Amino acid sequence: MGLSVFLGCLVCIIGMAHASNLLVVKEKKNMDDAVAYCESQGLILVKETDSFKHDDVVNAMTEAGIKNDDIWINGDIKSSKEVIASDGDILDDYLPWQSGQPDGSGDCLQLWAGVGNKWDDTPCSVTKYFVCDEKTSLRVLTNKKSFDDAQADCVRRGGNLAKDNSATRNRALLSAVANYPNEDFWFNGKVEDKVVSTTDGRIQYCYSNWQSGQPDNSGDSIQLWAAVDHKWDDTPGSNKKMYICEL
Ligand SMILES: [Ca+2]
Ligand SMILES: [Ca+2]
Repeated sequence: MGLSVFLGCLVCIIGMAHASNLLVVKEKKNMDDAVAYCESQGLILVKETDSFKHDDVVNAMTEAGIKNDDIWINGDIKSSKEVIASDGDILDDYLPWQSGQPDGSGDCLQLWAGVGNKWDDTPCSVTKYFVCDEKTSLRVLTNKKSFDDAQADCVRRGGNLAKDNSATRNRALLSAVANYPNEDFWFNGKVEDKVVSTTDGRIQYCYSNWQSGQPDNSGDSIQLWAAVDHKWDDTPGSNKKMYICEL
C-alpha cells in the first residue's frame, strides 16, 4: 500500500510554471514565417484568448514603440469564420473584431492599428511585426458552464478540464485565473466520500488544496472558490462557472 502511494506521488510531481512573458519581434515577416519564428524560439505566436491578454499585447507593443503598427496575432480564419490557432486551439470565446470584420479579405488575423488595435482578417502574405508568447497548455474559458458541460467543451477543444494535482500545477492554475479574482472556476476534480478523482476515473492521493472545513459534502464537483483565494470547495456540478481546460 505504502509503495503504491509513493509511486503515485512520483506522478504527481509533474507540473508547469506560468508567467506572462511576451516577446515583441520588430522584424516584419509574413504570417507563416512569424509562426515559424516564434516556434524556433520555443514560443508561440500570441493567442488573444481574453481581454487581459489583448491588453498585455497592446501594452507590450506600446513599450516597444509599435502601437501604431499592424501586427500578426495567432489565427487562421476558416471559410466558416471560425478562428483556429497554429496549435489547433479554437478561438471562439473572445472575438474583438473591428466592426464589419471579418470581411473575407484574407485568411490571417491581424491587430489593426488604425482602428484601435481591433481584429481584422487580412492576406497572410503581407509582412508585419508580431508578438510571441510562451506556450501553455492551460486555457481559461469565461463562458460559464456546468461541470459536465465544461468538461465536454474542453474535450471539444482537444483536451480535458485541467488537473490540479501538485503544488506546482496549483501555482500555474492560480496564475492562469489571477485576472479573475471574483470568479469561481471548475477544474478536473470530483469528490466522493472525501476521495478526489478526475474525469478519467483516476483517484488522486497526493495533492489537495481544500479550504478549511471542506469538503463538507455539499456537492460532487470541486471548484476553485473565489471567496477563499481559489482554494478547493466541493459544490454541485450543476452550477455554472468559468473553467480551465488543459489542451
Ligand atoms: Ca478584413
Ligand atoms: Ca462545500
